[in-house]
Amino acid sequence: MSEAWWKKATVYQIYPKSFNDTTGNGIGDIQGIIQKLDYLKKLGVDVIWLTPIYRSPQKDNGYDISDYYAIEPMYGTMADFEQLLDETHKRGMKLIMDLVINHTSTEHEWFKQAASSKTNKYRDYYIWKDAVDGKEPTNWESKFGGSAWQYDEKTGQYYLHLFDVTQADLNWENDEVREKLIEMIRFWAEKGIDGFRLDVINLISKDQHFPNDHTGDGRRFYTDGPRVHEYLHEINQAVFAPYKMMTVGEMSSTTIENCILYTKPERKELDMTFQFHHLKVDYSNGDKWTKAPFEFIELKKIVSDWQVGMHRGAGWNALFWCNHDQPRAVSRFGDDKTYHKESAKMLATTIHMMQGTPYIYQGEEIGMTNPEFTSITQYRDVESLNTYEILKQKGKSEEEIIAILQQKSRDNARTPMQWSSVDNAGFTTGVPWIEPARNYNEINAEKAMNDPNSIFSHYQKLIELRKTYDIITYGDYHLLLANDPQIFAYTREWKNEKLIVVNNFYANEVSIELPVEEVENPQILLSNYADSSKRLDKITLRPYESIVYWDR
Ligand code: TEU
Repeated sequence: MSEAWWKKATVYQIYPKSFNDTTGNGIGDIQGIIQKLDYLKKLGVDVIWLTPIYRSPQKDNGYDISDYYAIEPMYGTMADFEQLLDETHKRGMKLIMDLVINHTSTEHEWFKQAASSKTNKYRDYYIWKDAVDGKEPTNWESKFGGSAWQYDEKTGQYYLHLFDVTQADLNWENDEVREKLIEMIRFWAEKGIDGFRLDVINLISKDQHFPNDHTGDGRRFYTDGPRVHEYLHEINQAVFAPYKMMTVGEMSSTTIENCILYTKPERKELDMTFQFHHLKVDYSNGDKWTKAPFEFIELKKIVSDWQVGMHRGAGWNALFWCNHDQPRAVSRFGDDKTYHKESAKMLATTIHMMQGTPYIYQGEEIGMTNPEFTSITQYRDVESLNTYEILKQKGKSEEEIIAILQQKSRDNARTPMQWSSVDNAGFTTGVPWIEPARNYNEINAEKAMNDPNSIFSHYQKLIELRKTYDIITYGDYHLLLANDPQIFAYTREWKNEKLIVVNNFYANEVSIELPVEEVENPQILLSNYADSSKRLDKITLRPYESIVYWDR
């Protein structure tokens, strides 16, 4: 078999609700995406990943699906979707969809049937348990706060929901559930889509003893669970392989060992995985809901362990800083004010020169920032709203809670795409479902397109470099200066070539000596300053300076 095409591809993630609205109802739509395909082509991406656009009550913005076979009317029709697919393909790009099969909405017909009586034939599609000592069956916690079990008055049992109470976990132990899901996946494959991003796919197999977790929140009893590899192999053989789908699994709290198993080609499960350990470096004591600076040395260590570990195990990483659940990278790891451009470019270079398939989240390519909302009324996300209540109950002040949400809320990534400096950033002519960040006059796509030194053009170059230099795809990774408190430097080596990537993660100037004596005549492939040092033996790096050297 020839080498997998997606090893040299770059993926662009679209969050349709916030991308581009053509109807004036304040919500992005499929026609809005079609209008912007030329923009994406210009950026140079190969694949578009759409977060869920299936019919959904939108309690969790589409991650609560009530009908897998229908398009959510606020986004358009099936004809609009088919047109989008066609227009994407015409431009030589591919389209992948989100597959949310750990749970369905409680509005899904299956759940409605299941909840109607204990003897209904759909009852076993979900996970129902009796109370234990008059309480929840286990102490497992929902990822959105509170217990993961919801009591159903009518039938006198609890159902499991690892996420929102309206997102009921499917019972994968039931063969018919898997058959039904495979049938649905085949429906979309038949339509001609090119693959899937699989939502929290490592949570589908639960320990059937349903034990209490005396040391934690229950995660260890369903994360990378007992039958998960078997289930993924089954879907792979039934649909992914025959239709040559590209697949990326979203893995919650996973391990390198498991991700190797998920993505090693001969195991025939998935092509690549998202993991989140590097995005927990600003959790104080493991708690997301804290305001804390990020641990830089820890960040380097985690990213590097995954680079080396997945390479050694012949698995494949998805590379990313941002998605619709994460704060904006430039606000989180860079400087979204004084060194906005420099730091956004530096962050991009840092991961785009690594091994894996890079993902760009909408707006990242123009350096969109966190919006710094000041009132809870500006937030929309179910997780943020739940957390607000929980932190209130814990006695935190309004001010403290808003400060935490400003740093951590998923809404940081969900503000409207900033297209131009006209009202509402050119996203809608109506009232947007969530406010745009106030900096859209300075940070927007139109401005970026007219500036040869924009963040956008830096991303274009990174995408191009990956296509031109095989070393970016195949080279061995090696971290340099592991304990340096400010520099993230690494090498890639392949055949007789070498890449040296040097990034200053902070605003102060610093001089460094790199342990790469044998490099004689390096060429600069990319930098975020006009006149970066050509000498490697002693480099003085300016604020957020980032340089890619190549030598052979
Ligand atoms: O997210 C899974 C997940 O565990 C997160 O990244 C989650 O947002 C975080 O743990 C909350 O603190 C996926 C989707 O990306 C997310 O948007 C959905 O809400 C979630 O699954 C449920 O489908």
